[in-house]
Amino acid sequence: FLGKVEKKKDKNSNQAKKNLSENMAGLDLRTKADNVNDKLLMKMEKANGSQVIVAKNVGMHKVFALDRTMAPRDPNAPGQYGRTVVVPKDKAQEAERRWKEGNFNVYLSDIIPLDRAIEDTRPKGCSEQLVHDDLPTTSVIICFVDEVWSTLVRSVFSVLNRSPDHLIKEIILVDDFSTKAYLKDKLDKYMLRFPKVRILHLGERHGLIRARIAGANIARGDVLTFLDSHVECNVGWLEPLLEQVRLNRKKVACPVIEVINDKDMSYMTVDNFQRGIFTWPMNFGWKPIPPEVLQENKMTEMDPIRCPVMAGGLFSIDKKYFYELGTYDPGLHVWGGENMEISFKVWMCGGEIEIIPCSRVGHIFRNDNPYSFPKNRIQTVERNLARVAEVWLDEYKELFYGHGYQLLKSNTSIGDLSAQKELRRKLKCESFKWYIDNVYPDLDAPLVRATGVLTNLELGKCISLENNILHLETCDASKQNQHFNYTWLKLIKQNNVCIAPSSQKEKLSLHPCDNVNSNLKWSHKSLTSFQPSLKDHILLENLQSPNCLDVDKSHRNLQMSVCDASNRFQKWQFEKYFVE
Ligand code: LR7
Ligand code: MN
Repeated sequence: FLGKVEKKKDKNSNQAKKNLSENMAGLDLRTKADNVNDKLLMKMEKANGSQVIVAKNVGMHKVFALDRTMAPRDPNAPGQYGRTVVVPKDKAQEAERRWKEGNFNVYLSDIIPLDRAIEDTRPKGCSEQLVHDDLPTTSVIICFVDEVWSTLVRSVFSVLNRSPDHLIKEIILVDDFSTKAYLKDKLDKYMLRFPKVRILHLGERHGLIRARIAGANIARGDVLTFLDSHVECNVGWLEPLLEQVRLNRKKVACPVIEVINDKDMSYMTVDNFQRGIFTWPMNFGWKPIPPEVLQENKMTEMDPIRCPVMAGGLFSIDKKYFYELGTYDPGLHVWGGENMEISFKVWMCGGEIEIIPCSRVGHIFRNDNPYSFPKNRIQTVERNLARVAEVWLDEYKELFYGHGYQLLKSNTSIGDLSAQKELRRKLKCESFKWYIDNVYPDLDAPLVRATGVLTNLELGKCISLENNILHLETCDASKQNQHFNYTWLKLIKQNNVCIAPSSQKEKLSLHPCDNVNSNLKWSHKSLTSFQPSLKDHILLENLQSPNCLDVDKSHRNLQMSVCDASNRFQKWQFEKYFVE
């Protein structure tokens, strides 16, 4: 039936017809739902054909579970139905040799069908779910650099074969200046058969992030759907995503990302009820929704899952909305961090991010990128994340810097941020505090590492700051001038004044706080234990032989002296620690 409909639609394009008959040759429809949808689709086409588009009371239909093939499927083909494939003994060496072409089992990818079937892993009920008849169209954007031929083509086929034709405006392949010859003329020629596929060869390496922007800039669909270049879209993957965008144009919809095993190429499903989250210093991760939350909200496996951040690679977003948000920060280089940026931007500026469990796409997860980074990979990602922190994290950026990154110490420039900050002002976005409170309340985000009175363990006295002078006095937690914060950037701080060494040896002084000045940074740690926990000694970092915070003979003033693990006068404790 789809054949008829599609032909009517594309009657002006011979190429499209040819493409269609190829696509349709082994039409392999898998669910009963499609017969029911038949009538509905015809009705819709008729309406379009005679230009009668009724805005109100738009009908709905069950999600199409299309699974077209080029030729009838060979049930015994390697990898068919997403099965595990084993490398034959005599091919082991070849397989090993070819691994580095993509950092996964390239040999196996090349022998499994380009349009293999995979198991329909959708939760029960998804095939019965209704979506609107007037879903927006989408441009599917796939960026790649030196992708393996078979995985790239399989990604494209999975889109063509498992999506309703009328919803795919085009598939834009953005070649990010690949070095492999087969990704030039050969790819262009091969894809001529598929009129929906457009290829953009970039004249220089843009990096994933700017390559996506380049793809978006030529996109003609209502919605942008980004995919990695080594994926397999499962049956019914597209409509549930577009449905969500249709319901709320500021909703960013992500499929469940399933696993194509890098070693045996099997298609594996993943646990349900996972949220996309991050931990410091902005590492993406998955976190299961606790059972009590599921119960409280009576969540079913089909319900959309709100995500504080998205994984990055696979999502649908309204095109106009993407541009309202200023796309990605174009100052992000190569790879990494853009998922944080878009996630914060979406949530803080009025949108939402959800995983849609009825939409499922497999992805080859691999341990290393198979392409070069123009500069050091870690530094690139760190610089990107620092841009994100500076623009979006407000005072919480200290948590980012305080969790291991060395950026403030190095001389890497993170570039101009004025346009990004201006964008945030213009969009009147919420604060990061709002984001934590409303979107990610379970984020562990104490603004300082320790706080309260700072007690000397030997004397039981506390440091107080009075008339710009530091001294020791009887502890009194109710006195604000005895309160100090120990920050993520290692300052010991009261309001905007920081404890500092003085030019006179052994004495201490005060200095306006400054996150970059390494003279103000103190390590708080035990000199006897090797465990990195906040404890006991307080060492000035920026010295060749570190000096420790100590008390003078009068027991009334502070002084610095050579660190001595057994000296109890050098041991200090804050009133409250937020981290170990
Ligand atoms: O310079 C580059 N130019 C590119 O076009 C570097 C990469 N790319 C392409 C590359 O060919 C691939 O198609 O960009 C895509 C992503 O790169 P991968 O697949 O090497 O990395 P990845 O799968 O680890 O990428 C994840 O993190 C990235 C951070 O920038 C992006 O957000 C990816 O889209 C993201 N992938 C996913 O979210 C899929 C699930 C992974 C998880 C969790
Ligand atoms: Mn990937």
